[in-house]
Amino acid sequence: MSKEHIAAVKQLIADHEAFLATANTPKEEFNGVIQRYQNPIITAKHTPVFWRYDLNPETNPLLMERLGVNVAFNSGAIVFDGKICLAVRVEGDDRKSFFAIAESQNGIDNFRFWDHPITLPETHEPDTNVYDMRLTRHEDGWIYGLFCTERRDPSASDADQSAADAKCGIARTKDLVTWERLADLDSGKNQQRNVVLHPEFIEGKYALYTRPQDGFIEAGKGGGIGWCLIESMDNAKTGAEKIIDPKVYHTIKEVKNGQGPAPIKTEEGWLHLAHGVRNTAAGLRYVLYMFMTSLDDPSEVIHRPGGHFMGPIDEERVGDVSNVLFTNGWIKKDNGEILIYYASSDTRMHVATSSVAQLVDYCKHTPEDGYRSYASVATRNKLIDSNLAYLKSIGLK
Ligand code: M1P
Repeated sequence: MSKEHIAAVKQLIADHEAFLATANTPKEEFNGVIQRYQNPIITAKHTPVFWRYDLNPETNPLLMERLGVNVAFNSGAIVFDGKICLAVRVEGDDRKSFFAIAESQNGIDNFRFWDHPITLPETHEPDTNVYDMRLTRHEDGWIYGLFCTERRDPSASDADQSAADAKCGIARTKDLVTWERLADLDSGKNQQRNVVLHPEFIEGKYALYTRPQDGFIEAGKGGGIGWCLIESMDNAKTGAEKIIDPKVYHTIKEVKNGQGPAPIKTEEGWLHLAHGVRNTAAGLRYVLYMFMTSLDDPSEVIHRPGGHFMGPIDEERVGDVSNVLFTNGWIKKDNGEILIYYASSDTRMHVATSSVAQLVDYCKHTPEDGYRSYASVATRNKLIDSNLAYLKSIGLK
């Protein structure tokens, strides 16, 4: 074992440690609703050196990276043992995603992956790819991870090597290490992504947000956020799905939409964060939007702020799938602060901070989409006139 090799390994690890220790600070601009941060919180580079390099001089004398990691994005979030833990979608250079827990004390920086990724058991029908886990601490005592499991469409011709069936996979755990795999959600369809478990029983049943869809990419007749009650998480089966938040022509969710993380309970209703997709000449554009549902009935939308809540900006706009913001994790802290975990362009993770007070205010007081340019001008004129009167009253106009 050469001294040079050991020194090179030490340097590799020291450089990585220095990178992980980088502090994150708020960006200068602040719109009063959310605070973005300077650095992405998790990237492919955050994965441990020993996940990527073969450090053994006998099998890797040139100390080359052996198993590259391409991206680290769409992460579920939960507080566990006082730490903020993200179930990160890590994608290797082989394009396969897997889940791995990364933890941080403050949820803003110094995220560090646990030594091993999650070994997710398979069902009798092996997954080709798994991604986008939503974590829900359910009142039944389990932590559930609902995710997308993708397999090749068995009816596709040999010429078509991209058609896939995307279903909702279900696993549960008590410690985020050992996972029990349950049967995939049976929704009677082959396309069911973005399924999220509501944290409380409703009428004594489990409640799911769903996203029925006709094709793998195309929503077809589906595409809205659905809702259904199910008897059990074992052999879970949906009955009829009620669409609570449909896709709508010429809006930020004209092509499709999907529930983000499980909703957050507030005194005024459930806060929801979701993604909406529209078509452009440059391809699909994914933005985040919010809505609120009733405490009495979480499937009844009570506030629908119009437009997007967050869209891709600056360096967020570019990546493996550009022009995409996607979220499947957020945390409400005891002091009312909310940490929003979002990924940009299917490449990296970011955090934005806000609070229950700000997000409830945003949902209640952002005008709804009027669905016409004329209505948008009327809404803006109302704000302008009110502001001009105020500015006049304080002598600034
Ligand atoms: O590439 C953007 C996103 O595309 C899909 O989102 P949806 O289910 O709404 O179509 C998912 O594959 C998601 O992971 C990805 O970020």
